[in-house]
Formats: sequence, C-alpha cells, structure tokens
Amino acid sequence: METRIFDAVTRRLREGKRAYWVLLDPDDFSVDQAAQIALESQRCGVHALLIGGSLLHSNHFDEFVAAVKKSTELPVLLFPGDSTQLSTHADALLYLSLVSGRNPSNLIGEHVKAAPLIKDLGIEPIPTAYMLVESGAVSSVEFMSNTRPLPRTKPAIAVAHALAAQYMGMKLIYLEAGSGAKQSVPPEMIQMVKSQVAVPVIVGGGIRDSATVVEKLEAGADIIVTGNMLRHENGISLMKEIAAAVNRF
Ligand code: 1GP
Repeated sequence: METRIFDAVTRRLREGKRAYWVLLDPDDFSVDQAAQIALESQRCGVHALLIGGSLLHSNHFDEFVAAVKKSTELPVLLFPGDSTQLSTHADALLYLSLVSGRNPSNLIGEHVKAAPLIKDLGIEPIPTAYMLVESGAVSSVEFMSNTRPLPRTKPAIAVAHALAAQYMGMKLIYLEAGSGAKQSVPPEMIQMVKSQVAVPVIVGGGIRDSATVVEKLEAGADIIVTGNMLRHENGISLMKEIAAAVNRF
C-alpha cells in the first residue's frame, strides 16, 4: 500500500522534530475563508491541514477541499466524521478507527462503505487509532458515535488501547479531547502513551494557546492539532504563535 503522504507528513518526526496540523471544519468557514486560512497556515509554519467534522451541515465539502488544496502546498488530509466525507482533491485521509469506543460502525462499518471509493479516488488512507478522552462535557464525537470516552484519570487504560491499535497495524495514535473541549488531553496520559508506543502520537481538542501546546510537547506529543480557535477574532495570530512554539521545540 502506498505510504508516500504518510512518509512526508512524518518526516519531521523522524528528524526528532514535532509537527503542527490545523483542522478546518467545512461548517465553520466559507470556501474563500478556508483558502485564505490555508495560505496563512503555510506562511506561518503549519505542517499539514486536516479537513472534516463529526457532523456536516454544509454542502460544499468537495469545493472546500479543492479550494484549500489549490491555495497551499501543504499536505491536505481528510479527517472524516463518516464515509461521506471524501474528496479526490485531498492527498490522503486519516482512516480513523474510534478504538476508544465499542461501536462497530466507527470501528469497521464506515470503513467498509468508504473503501471502494478511496480506491477509486486514489486517496492514500493512513490507518489511525482515534481515541476520545473525557474532557469535562459531552463532545460532538461522543454524542454522534454513541460511545464513551476514555476516563481522563486512567492513563493505563489509554495505554492498553494505544498498544492494541499499534499491534493491529495502525500508523498513528490520535488522543482527542473533542473540538472545543473545556479540558484538553492530560499531560500524564500523553506521557504514558508516548512512553509505551512506537508510533507517532497526535494530540488535539481544546488547545488554544502556546503555553498549552508546550505542555503537550513536553509530555511527548508528536503532532499538535488545533481547529476551533481559528473562529476567534485573533485566530490567525494564535495560529502563528502556536506554529512558532512547535517549530522552536
Ligand atoms: C478536534 O482535535 C481537533 O477534532 C481540534 O480540536 O477544535 O478544540 O482545536 P479544537
């Protein structure tokens, strides 16, 4: 199976560096806004863009992905909430299995529906263990997937899930507090997962400033994801600050 995009987006990590990925939810921005943010992201040192959401209300998904791809040289990765969020304009997709839950649709069902289309469209799938972590409120992922998040004070449970995912061949572990989370993934959990698994660890959900980013990086996060924060008035300057913090680390 082709791993060209996976190899490209993890090259920094193999050089001992960390990465910063920015999530664009098509419900949050117009196509023009997304293109502008993509351009700014590249200028300020972001390493890849994710596109997707747990539940889409807008109907401009394909156009949105195309506009983002056209306005930047950054890798564009789909971050699909379900098997309908596919586009030929993306470079790759995170083939997410919600391993923290026990809902067969999110473990294999949506994957089966999407697989023939992924092959047809020629998008590179990157097998990713998606682990939802309790964050102080019910997240969209928790509600939409009808699953329970991992308890935030039980890092050993997170480690067992991450190891199982690695043994099943998944290439990335995504520790997710949920978009707009009140509490981001605890450093103790990141540290314990990172110390036990050999694959890169992504951390996202509720990260809105560079101090929190440094806390996650010090705990061992390989890739930081922010999304929601871009909706704020000073979103672009926050993104610049976070990119600088990750690139300095
Ligand atoms: C959500 O991890 C991402 O899936 C990003 O979360 O929107 O809270 O930054 P935020």
